Amino acid sequence: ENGRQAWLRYAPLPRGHSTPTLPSTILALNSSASSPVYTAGQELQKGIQGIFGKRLSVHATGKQASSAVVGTASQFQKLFGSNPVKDELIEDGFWLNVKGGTVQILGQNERGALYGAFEYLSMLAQGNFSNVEYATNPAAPIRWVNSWDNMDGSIERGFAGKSVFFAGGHVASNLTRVSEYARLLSSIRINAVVVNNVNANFTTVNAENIAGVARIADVFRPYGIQLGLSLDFATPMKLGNLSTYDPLDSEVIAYWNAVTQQIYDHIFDFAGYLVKADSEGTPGPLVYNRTLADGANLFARALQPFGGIVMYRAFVYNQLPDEGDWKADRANAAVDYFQPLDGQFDDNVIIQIKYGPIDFQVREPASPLFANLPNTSTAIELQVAQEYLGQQCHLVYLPPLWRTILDFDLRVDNQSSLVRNVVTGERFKRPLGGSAAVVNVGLNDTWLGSHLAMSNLYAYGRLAWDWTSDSEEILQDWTRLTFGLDKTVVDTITQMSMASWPAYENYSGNLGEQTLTDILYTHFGPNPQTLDNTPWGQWTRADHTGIGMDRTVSTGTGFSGQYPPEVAAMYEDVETTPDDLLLWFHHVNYTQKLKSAKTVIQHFYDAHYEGAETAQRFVQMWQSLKGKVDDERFEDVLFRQSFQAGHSIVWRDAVVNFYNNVSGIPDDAGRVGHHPFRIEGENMVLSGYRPYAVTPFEAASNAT
Ligand code: BDP
Repeated sequence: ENGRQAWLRYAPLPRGHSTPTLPSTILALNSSASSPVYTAGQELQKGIQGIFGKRLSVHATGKQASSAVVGTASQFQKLFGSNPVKDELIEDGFWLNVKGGTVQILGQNERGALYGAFEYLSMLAQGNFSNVEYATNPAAPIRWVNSWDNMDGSIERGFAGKSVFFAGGHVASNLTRVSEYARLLSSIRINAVVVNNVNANFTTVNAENIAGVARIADVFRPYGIQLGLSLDFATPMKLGNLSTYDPLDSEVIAYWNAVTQQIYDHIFDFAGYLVKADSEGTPGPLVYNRTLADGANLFARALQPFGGIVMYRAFVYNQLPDEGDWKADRANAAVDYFQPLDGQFDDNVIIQIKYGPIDFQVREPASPLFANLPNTSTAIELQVAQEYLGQQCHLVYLPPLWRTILDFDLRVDNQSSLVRNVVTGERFKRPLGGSAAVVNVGLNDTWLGSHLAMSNLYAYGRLAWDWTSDSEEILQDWTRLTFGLDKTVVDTITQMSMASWPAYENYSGNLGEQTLTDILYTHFGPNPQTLDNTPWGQWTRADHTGIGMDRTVSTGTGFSGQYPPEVAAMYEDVETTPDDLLLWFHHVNYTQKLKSAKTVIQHFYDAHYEGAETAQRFVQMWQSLKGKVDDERFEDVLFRQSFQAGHSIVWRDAVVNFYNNVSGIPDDAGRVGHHPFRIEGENMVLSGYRPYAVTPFEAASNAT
């Protein structure tokens, strides 16, 4: 198996499994091929045939007894004169009623009906033949995916080959993979995809490409997925030949209105725009001394008549401090920029906020911006693409990391204010809200470059629907659907995955430091020495006596003061700051004692050895599954786990040696600095190779 079917394989159940009473026919209450209800009927047919070898016919009318009926509640009412749905359904919600072979799958809308069909099939594929009767509704209306795909077919931070959407500056001519991707996404209840990079190319909205992305939207539509686009804020100048892109200029306003009209002419259900402005060199309203709200509202007003929304990113930190300004802190930027604008954003603007204040690091506190916008809709931005987290060459199951943020209580007005209740809109009574995950699938058959990494995509969808779902249960569902029902396989993958984020944190950056990857270019592999020497603001402030960034109000950058008082007080004090974020908030000596009674430096040493050891164990654990997983996927995963095992040692040694050098403090266990089996790259000679000056030089061994 090559992984392309991911968790939708519909593999036959293992021998010995009984066959339940199945429906004898499928009633899909819409026969139009572009409708999600039609798709649901086809999917039920395909799934039941795959799992049980029984081919059911699909009709648009007929009797409901011993049928699987799928449609909206109102379609059902029209045909059968009654509405069996007992609970309230909101947009995209569905009702599932399974009584042996009589099955009702009724959505509030067609998309919900399709989700219900996938839910029923997921039960059958896992050998769960229970009778059930329940309604389920989404936690939030925005459950999006972002793709950082460029029009030339490359993908920024993509680790699985070229784009499924674009090639050579155009929309790809063959969209088969797009349709397969849409199917996967709809099964996890994702309802929109922004298909192009946040660092957007202005050509995205030229006439040819609008017609092109309309073809993508046509492929998405039967799966209930809407299309969104990232924009280049300076498009009016670059493409429209205007002399300005000032968001308050009437010609600029007219320009964007016209572009938006043109998009809706081609894509009537267009979802909206994603905007990265004034960020890492992208143009934006600040160029004209306009506010970020002026920038966001420009698009909001163009989209409003059509029902579209603007996801405006909070990742704005262009104004990095002057050199030597020790009080400067990139972590402060989002609240500094956005909090004063709270209440000035139009209703169809959602501020899309990365989970932590810096950038997808292995451990961050929740972004304080979630606590500072009570009058604005917000969404959390997560990253399924493991940019700083091993780029799919390391197994890192992310939901436990995400939950540290989503379950965090910000205590706004001294009341319960879990991040997840802020972003769903519940806490501040906002009509919109939700999440977006940067996914970056590519043409590789495995979608993400690694079979095991797909659990993160699956889990993202499940969590976006219900943030209280259990990370481990989600993982087990995914494993059964992906690798079958063998208990050893499920248990082993569960153990490996649940241990994986703690292991990666152990051998990369500990105690709330940054991840310690190379920060200048690749974001892959250890490079702790670059961190404090770059202008990117991802500093650890390591010197020979201590480490950590003082972000307190009393003596540091003031970042802790951006949280509501109870949380601010907790982080202000070394004593009450949890160990895992100690160095995020405080600069301490290497000999500072942690709550575990270890010193900071000994914790670094021990954690790195432990983390690398865990990664070694993954290899043996995976090897124990030989014969229980098909050979193709077995070998592929084994290759990756072996790489991770080796690379975790590179990580371990690079980081412990670095801190051993800067601190001069020995390892109590005497491990650091002893590498009896290591052969330095500089001492090796390879015949047939010639020396080459590596660019960037930091990536070369022994760089000074
Ligand atoms: C950083 C990535 C960069 C993205 C940026 C963003 O390294 O490629 O463009 O985030 O999110 O993490 O805009």
